[in-house]
Amino acid sequence: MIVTGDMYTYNNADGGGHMWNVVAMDDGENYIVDVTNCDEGTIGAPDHIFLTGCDGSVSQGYECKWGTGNAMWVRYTYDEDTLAYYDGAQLTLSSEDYEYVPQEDPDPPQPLLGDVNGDDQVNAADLLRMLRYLNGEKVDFDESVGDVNEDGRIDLGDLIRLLKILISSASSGSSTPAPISSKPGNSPSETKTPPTG
Ligand SMILES: [Ca+2]
Ligand SMILES: [Ca+2]
Repeated sequence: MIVTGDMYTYNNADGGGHMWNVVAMDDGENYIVDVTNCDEGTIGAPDHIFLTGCDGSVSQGYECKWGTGNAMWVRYTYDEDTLAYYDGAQLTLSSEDYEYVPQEDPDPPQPLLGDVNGDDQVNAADLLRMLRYLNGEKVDFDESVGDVNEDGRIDLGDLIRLLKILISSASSGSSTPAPISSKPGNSPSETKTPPTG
C-alpha cells in the first residue's frame, strides 16, 4: 500500500512531504519500502530502506537505521490522510529486517534409482520388472529411474547393476531395500504371538 507523510533525515531535520510503501510480507509483518530513496545517490542506496526494520510507532513515526552514522537513518511520520485511511495494524512496522525464509517442500519427490515399479522400495520385484521390460513385455516401468548404472540407456547392464545392488544390500544386512517376502501378501515383519494359558 502507498502511504504519505513526512520524511526526516540528518540533513533535513524539518522533514519533507514524501510518499512510500508499506508492504505486508508472508511473515505477517509490515515493512517499509522506499524505493525512491534506494536510488543511486540517495540516502538509502542501494537497499537500506527496503524491507528494513524500523523503531517507533504509528502515531510517533518510525526511524529506520542501517548503521550508527548521521546519514544512516531516516525517520518517517504518517500524515493525517494516511492515518485516517488505514488502520493502525496496517501501518505498524516490523522492528526487525525482513528475512526471506524459503518454504521447505514438506514432501520433496525423491526419485529412487532402480525403483522401476514405483513402490518406493528397491527390491527383487524391480529386478523382475526390469527383466520383463527388457524382454519386451508391456509392463509398467518407470524409465526415469531405470538407468541404474547411469550410462544413459536402459539395458542388461542396468539389470546386472540392480542385481549387484540387491546382493550387496542383502549381505550387508541393510534394512533398505526391504526384505522380500517369499509369500506375497504376507508381511515379513508380522510375527504371531502364541496364545498363553
Ligand atoms: Ca520397487
Ligand atoms: Ca544404463
